[in-house]
Amino acid sequence: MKIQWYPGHMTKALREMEQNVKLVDIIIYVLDARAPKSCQNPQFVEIIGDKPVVYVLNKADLADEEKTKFWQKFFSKQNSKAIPLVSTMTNASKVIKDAMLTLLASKIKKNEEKGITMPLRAMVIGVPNCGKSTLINNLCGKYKAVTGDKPSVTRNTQWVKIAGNIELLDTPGTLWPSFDDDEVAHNLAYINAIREDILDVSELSLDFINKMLESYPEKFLDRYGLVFQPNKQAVEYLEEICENRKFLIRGGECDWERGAKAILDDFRKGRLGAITLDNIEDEES
Ligand SMILES: Nc1nc2c(ncn2[C@@H]2O[C@H](COP(=O)(O)OP(=O)(O)O)[C@@H](O)[C@H]2O)c(=O)[nH]1
Ligand SMILES: [Mg+2]
Repeated sequence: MKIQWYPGHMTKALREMEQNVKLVDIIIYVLDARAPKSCQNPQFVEIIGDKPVVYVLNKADLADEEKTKFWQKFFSKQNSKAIPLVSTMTNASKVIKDAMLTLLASKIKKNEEKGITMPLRAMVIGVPNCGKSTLINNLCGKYKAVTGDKPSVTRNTQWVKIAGNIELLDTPGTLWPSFDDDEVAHNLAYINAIREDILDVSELSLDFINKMLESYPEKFLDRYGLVFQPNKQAVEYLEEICENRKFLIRGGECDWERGAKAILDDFRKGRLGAITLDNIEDEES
């Protein structure tokens, strides 16, 4: 399945980000820890330029811990620091602020020497639904940014002040005009960064089943009480799940879409267990 989703408001958002980046000292780049590599928007490279970056591996509660450790190392470079985080739970303020202060240490020192007390400004960027607004709310300790469990809840860029003389800019989640890599597009769809009503959910779930059989067969089979058979097709597994769950329509035929949605929802809510979709091996080779 070829996936494409680049609505007009994303182009507008990107232009605003290009403007606003001039005002900030640092970037907070929120990545979904389940697919940190797939969450990297190629259009952000130019926007970020040589600004320091705090990579937040968010939704770490849903991701494979071992793989998160790898991705943390991968994203921590000279001018960047990666932090696994659960924005909905942990008090994020301290770790994120510490990372910002470390990366901006020389700038802060220079300002102090000149007697300047400027607020530190950060722009929060990431694909839709990765948790940008949740992270900002966590950093504020109050509900200031609107959140929601679907892509594109935040439509406008907005500044938010937090303690420690820091100002954050929330931005709408943006994707890019064309996904070169089908696997990246699929991963983004699985983590709900792409609007579901433009997708063929049944087909998506079959691709997802194949991915699970390859990467996390036990977690997948255990969840649905299924047995692995070498030549069994994804559609047969979906059929069994529909039958077991009584997802049937008149005449006893499978309600494929309902089964498909249930599987994707199970993954998204962490009911299949901790799973990371981006493979480490691809990077190590
Ligand atoms: N399990 C889990 N869910 C999260 C986490 N952070 C955010 N979410 C959920 O992800 C959904 C999208 O969050 P939101 O902040 O609106 O994402 P945004 O589109 O990037 O601003 C919401 O339902 C949040 O509750 C996290 O660390 N763990
Ligand atoms: Mg948002």
